[in-house]
Formats: sequence, C-alpha cells, structure tokens
Amino acid sequence: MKKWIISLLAVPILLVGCNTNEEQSEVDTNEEPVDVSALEVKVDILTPDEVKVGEPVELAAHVTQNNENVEDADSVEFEVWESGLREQGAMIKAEHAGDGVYKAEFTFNHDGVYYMYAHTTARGLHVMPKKQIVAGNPDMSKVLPEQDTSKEDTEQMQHDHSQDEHEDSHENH
Ligand SMILES: [Cu+2]
Repeated sequence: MKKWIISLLAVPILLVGCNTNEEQSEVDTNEEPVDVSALEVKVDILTPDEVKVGEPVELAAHVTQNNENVEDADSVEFEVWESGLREQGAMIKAEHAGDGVYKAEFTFNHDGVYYMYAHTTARGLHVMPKKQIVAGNPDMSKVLPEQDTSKEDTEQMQHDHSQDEHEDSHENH
C-alpha cells in the first residue's frame, strides 16, 4: 500500500521535472539565437575618392566582423586598374597595420578614373568591395567606360565562380 502511494506521488514529480527541463532548453535557445549578421565580414575601403598623381597613395581597408576588428585576415589584396583596362591592372598585397586596417601603397602615374577591389579573405569568407578612385584631373571625355555589362557579367562569373576557384586564382598572382 505504501509503495503504491509513493509511485503515484513520483509520477507528477517526474512530469514536473521533465517540463522544467524543456522550459530551460527553450529559454537557452531563445537567449542564444544564431545571429548570422554577426558572422558577416565587412570590408570598408578607406582610400579617398580622389587622390593625387605621381606620389604614393595609401590604399587601405578596414576589416571587421560583428563590429570588432579582424586582425587575422588570411589575405587582403588590392586590385587597381584604370577604367576599362582591367587586364592591365595591378594586384598589391596589403599588410595589417593594426586595428583591423590593412594597407599598401600605390602610385597612380597619370590622371584617370580608376577602380579598386579589396579582395579580402578572412574567417572563412571572401569579401571584395569595389571603389572608384579619381586620380588628378582626368579628361572625362577620354575615360574609357568600365566594361560593358555583358563582359562584366562574364568576368564576374569567372571571378566569383566559387570560393575555391577564387582562392586558386589569387594564389596564381
Ligand atoms: Cu576577390
């Protein structure tokens, strides 16, 4: 008789215990949502929109993740080319200068409209913002257009086909 009473009492206690565990695990999940945006690597090109001709210009990019400086980027490379002449462009490796800022020097040897990519590999991601830079006072009527759309699409496909291929193409430089 006593055993029977104890087992009856034990059932609701077990149920309560089970419910409590479930509630706790739900709370834990809510407290630690997977924040995908926190994993995003952001790259801000710090080089100004307009630069001087014939003297070293600092190319710089600030790399952050979840608003914190990324000081261990695997590689940051600046690709610089004159508008419409990407095949003749240059690829310059940047060095970490502290606080998540990666720098390199480049001399624009004549007036023109240029573009730069900051090819950045960090935390398992590849990010490559693009920026237009005007060096000196180019005659805008003589500036070549920056690729027609169809060509750009092809290049983008080749360039971004996959991260692995992209890595390979970088290593070839
Ligand atoms: Cu890239």
